[in-house]
Amino acid sequence: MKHICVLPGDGIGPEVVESAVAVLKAVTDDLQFEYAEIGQSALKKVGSTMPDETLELLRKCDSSLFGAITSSESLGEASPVLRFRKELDLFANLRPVKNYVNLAGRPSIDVVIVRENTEGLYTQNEQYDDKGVTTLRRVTRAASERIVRFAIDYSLKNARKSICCVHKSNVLRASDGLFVSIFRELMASEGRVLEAREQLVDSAAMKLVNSPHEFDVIVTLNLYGDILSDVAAGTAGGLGFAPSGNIGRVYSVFEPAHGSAPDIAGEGAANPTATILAGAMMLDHLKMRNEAVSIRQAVKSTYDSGHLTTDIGGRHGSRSFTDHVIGRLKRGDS
Ligand code: GGG
Repeated sequence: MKHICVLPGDGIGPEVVESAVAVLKAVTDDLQFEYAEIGQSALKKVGSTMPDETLELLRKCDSSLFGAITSSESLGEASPVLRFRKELDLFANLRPVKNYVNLAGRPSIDVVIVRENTEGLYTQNEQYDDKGVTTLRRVTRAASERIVRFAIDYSLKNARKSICCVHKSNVLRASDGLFVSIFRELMASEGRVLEAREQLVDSAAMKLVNSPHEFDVIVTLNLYGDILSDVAAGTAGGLGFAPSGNIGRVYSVFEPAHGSAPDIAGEGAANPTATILAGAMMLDHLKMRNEAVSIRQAVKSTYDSGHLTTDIGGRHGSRSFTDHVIGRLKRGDS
């Protein structure tokens, strides 16, 4: 039995997590779910957006499923998402994007973005002076080596053919330059059987819209990975289709790439696909491969039979879409 820490969070978080947990329960009896608080809802209930008990449960469980939080506007408060990534040393953010639904005029896409998850512009190191603010951006050799190695290892284990290093080293010559030089070094030694490619981040964004088939695996710095995965998700139908995994040597937390969408929270209108697919990624990570494949097939088959969610012009909200996915899993006709 694997223990899963579940963090529904704010806004549409609880709705999409409820869907994903229902799908996971339909595919296996080998998971035990334990719930904890995070985000603004936690702040209201227990006075902190990231209570110590939540971090403790994240550490105790075999893996975790997180929904979304609404970011605090208060300058002093550290983001709970950045906090759990840091405290649990979740150094790799894995963001696969592929088509689960064929939308007119959208090209086909099957890209995996491997995003460095611990440094870059996400260290919350901002210094004020009388003229403005300076934000420090850190790129270290150790973190760059670790993420490039992760991308190589992932590509080899998942029969991927090429890795493209996305950067802006023509402007950020020292920091992005370090990242690119480490990529070249490690691809020449540990990733020799893979094709090594390089692309500036601005043209990579354009290509993810116009010719996404040019990409297989992308390895990139924290901010670029965050932005490019939303661009890629747009090509595949929107943020409702973008799952992600925060992975470290010991711990892991899976979540939809999207936020809490407070404007539609509580209406049952949110597309739960990204969270359901994040649940499948969690099963991959727990080596429950067959169950993960069944979930992905059930989602694809639900879309293929014309059951579309409202975000892409269909009529299904979270609950009825989830019922269709579960129906397919139970009948085994996915
Ligand atoms: N699942 C990712 C997540 O919740 N990220 C935090 C975030 O983007 N918050 C902004 C918001 O939801 O308004």
